[in-house]
Amino acid sequence: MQDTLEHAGEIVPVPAAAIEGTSCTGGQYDAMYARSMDDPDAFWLEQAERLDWFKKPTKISGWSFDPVEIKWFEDGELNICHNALDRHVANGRGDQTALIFEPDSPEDPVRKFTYAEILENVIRMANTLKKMGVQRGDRVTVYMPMVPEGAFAMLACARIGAVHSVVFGGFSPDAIANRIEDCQSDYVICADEGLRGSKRVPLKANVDAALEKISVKAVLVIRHTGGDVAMTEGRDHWFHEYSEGVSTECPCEVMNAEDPLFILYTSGSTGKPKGVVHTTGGYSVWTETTFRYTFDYREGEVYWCTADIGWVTGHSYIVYGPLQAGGTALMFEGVPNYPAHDRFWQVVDKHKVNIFYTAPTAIRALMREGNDHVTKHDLSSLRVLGTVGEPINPEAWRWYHELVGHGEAPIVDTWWQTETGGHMITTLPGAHPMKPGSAGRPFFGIAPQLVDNDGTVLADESTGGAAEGNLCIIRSWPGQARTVYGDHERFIQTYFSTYRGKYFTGDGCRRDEDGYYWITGRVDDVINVSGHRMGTAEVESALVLHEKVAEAAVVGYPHDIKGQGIYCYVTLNAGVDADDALTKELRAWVRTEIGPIATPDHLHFTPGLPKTRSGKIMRRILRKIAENDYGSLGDTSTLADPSLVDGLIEGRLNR
Ligand code: 6R9
Repeated sequence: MQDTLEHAGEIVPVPAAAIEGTSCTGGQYDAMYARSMDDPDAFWLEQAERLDWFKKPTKISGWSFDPVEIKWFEDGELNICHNALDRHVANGRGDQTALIFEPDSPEDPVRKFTYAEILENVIRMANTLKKMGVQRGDRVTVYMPMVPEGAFAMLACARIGAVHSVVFGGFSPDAIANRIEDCQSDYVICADEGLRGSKRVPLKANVDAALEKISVKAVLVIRHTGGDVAMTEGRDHWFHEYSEGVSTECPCEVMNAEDPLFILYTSGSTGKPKGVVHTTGGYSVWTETTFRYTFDYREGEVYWCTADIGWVTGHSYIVYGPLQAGGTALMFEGVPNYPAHDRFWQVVDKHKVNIFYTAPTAIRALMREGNDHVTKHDLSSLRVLGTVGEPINPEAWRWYHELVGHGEAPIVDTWWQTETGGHMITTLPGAHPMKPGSAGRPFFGIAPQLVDNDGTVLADESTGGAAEGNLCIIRSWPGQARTVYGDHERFIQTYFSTYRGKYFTGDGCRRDEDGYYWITGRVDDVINVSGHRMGTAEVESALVLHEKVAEAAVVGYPHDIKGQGIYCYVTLNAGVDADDALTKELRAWVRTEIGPIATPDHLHFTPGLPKTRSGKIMRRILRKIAENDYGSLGDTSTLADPSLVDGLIEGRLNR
């Protein structure tokens, strides 16, 4: 954001209270990081030993980035559901609260589940899935609201060795259909409806619409709101009926460490979203270890991550990380501004939350509503704060630190990706002074490297020093994605071919003299809207599907709340006139095609798009114009029709 560089010098020391009792001081971090680099196998075996293995791994790391092959703990056997639930029940944690569910409306009752109760629920769901025909290795699509049953569905799949593919509850029927088709999923788990800010989300109806295009064997429907839904005979089953009489026993499948655990679709710079595949062993170890150290989690603390289980943050830091670590996690169904703008802080106060993890976009939105919403609640329970999803601007950082964290709670700014499985670069609460706007230092085992566009190394942990370039990671880590479902070639192309032998993140980054990393945003055609990743190509494809649209080019531009907004340049078919009604129509169109998060913020109609003579759209120029930055348009002489640019600038200024 704009003020990042101005305040780049600010350093906030580690609060004394954060050092007391921490699992990792600065000195310990240095020693552990060094060991994770010098003897990664010993280091990761040690971390892995906190988990139960049906068969202990003897091989720890086994990977190469050229050719690409990634394996961790490859002869080990385990089940993540066992480590999240059974292990704790067996070790005397059965009666500890594992999950606190805060519903959409503060008027509705809170639900709490102990580890033993979750286990019982998960076994019931696992046996119900089996009864439906789900077998080990089958892909199960999960389209659920933020309710405990969403987490149970994921754990139930893991328990029986089925691969879950969670589709965010805000996605459209088309998006569901594409994802079901891509991973050849024969089963769907959904709820009747979701609830967000008192509005009902027609989940089952969306599944029905998706299933007009493709078919599945069975749909398991969980009753949540009790709203009316259509049930297709022979295909759809109510969970509460169909689960009657299933056995109360269901042993965990013995999974090899490299067996797939889940698929999660994420946007890239080209084509359809990719089904990123995570496997069992490495992901288990990575999420347990990062959860434990990044949040410096302490026995008995209440931890709350406001993400949705439809995103990777929900997977790793609502479900798998906290439960494997034996924590108490809060799950919230609603939204930050319902019934009022103090909802987050009211929930923190009500449940005495100790660790709070959210996105900068939410912080910015709440900051705008004024301080009274925050100060009227007792937030003294908060010990550690976290952010994820996009860079945080220092102004929002300070507000979060001073008002929410009463000037004491350390903030961990966690940089990571769907593909990384868990935290990659972050300060640790008791170890590192903070620099507002910087994600901080690499997590154990992470070797970042900055390279220029030609691949020349500018800086890494062994060279040290300050530099700015494209962020690569040069060693594998246990939580790394293993492939793109059904398209390993695309995996190699997307992540390992730009800089051969290195994992390329798609992010730009600066490293300062203290070894702190500052993410500067995507360097590819991916935009980050409210912390959600979106390929500009996806929005473009949706727009050109409309009968009146000839061509579209989509770029990101700075947006006060969302971080980036969606700016669409649209060329209409001959004879079609642009007007407000069409603007509305196209916005609604994209909403239905992809989902509300993809709604264009700005439509700019233009008779043509600036292209090179070879026909390539000059996105660089479109980005600059959208940013209102006309001074540095660069060389426009290679354009087929340079005069178009003047028209575009005029069009931008007239808004
Ligand atoms: C976890 C998640 C990944 C992209 C990533 C980067 C951006 C995430 C960030 C951040 C700056 C942070 N990003 N965390 N940028 N600081 N702390 O968000 O995964 O949805 O796959 O997005 O988000 O651009 O490349 P995902």
